[in-house]
Amino acid sequence: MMNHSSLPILYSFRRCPYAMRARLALQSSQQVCELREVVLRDKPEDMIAASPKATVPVLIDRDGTVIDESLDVMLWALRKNDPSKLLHPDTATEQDMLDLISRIDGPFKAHLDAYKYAPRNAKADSVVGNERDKHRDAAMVCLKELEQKLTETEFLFGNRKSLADIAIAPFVRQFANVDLDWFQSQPFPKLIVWLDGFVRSDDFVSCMSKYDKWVAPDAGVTFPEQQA
Ligand SMILES: N[C@@H](CCC(=O)N[C@@H](CS)C(=O)NCC(=O)O)C(=O)O
Repeated sequence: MMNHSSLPILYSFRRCPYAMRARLALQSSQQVCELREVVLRDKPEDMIAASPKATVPVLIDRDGTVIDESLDVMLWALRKNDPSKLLHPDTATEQDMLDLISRIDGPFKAHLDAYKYAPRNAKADSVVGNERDKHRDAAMVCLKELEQKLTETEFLFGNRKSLADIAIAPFVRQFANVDLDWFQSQPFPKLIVWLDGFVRSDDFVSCMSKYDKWVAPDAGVTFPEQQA
C-alpha cells in the first residue's frame, strides 16, 4: 500500500456539492491529496476529531491545519497554484465572485433544499405541493441573475471559467436534477447550456470518480488521479 503520509488529507463524499467544488479546485490547482471517501451516516472518528461540526469536505494540511468550509478549501488550493487563473476572471474581482457565490450558497441553497426534500409524491395542489413549487420558483428567481450574466458572456464572469463557475455549478446541477425535464423546459437557455457544458466537462467527470468508503487505518486514494 502506498504511503500517503506526506499529503494533505481530504475527507470527501462523492455526491456532496460542497465536496465537489473542493475537488474541482484541488484538481485545477494540481494539489495532490489523500482522499478519504466518507459515508455520511458512518463518519470516520478521525474526521469528527479534526472537525466536530462533521460536514464534508474537510481538508487537513500537512501541518495539521484544518479547513472545513468548502469555499476555504478552494481558496487555499487556488491561492497556492492557479494555472487556469480561476481567481482572476476577465470581468470581475475576487470579491465580485465571492458576493455572487454567497447569494447562491445562502438564499438559493435554502430554497433548493426545501424544494428537493419536500415529499416527491406531493400533489401540486396540496399544501406540501404548493410549498414545494413556491421554493422551486423562488430558487429560479435566484438563478435569473446567472441567466442574465450568461447572456453577456459564456461563463459567469467572462469567457473563461472562474472560481464562481465551479463553486456554483454543483448546486445548479443539484437543483436541475430534482426534475430535469422541468428544468430543461424553463426559459433559461444560457443557464441550461452552461450547466450542460459543466456536467460534460472532463474536469467534472474526473472529479466524480467513484471510490470505496475509506476505513481507518488504510491509506486513502491519491487525488487528483495521477496522469499516466
Ligand atoms: N458550509 C459547508 C457545508 C458542507 C455540508 O453541509 N456538507 C454536507 C454534505 S453535502 C454534510 O456534510 N452534511 C453533514 C451530514 O449530512 O451529516 C461547506 O461549505 O463545506
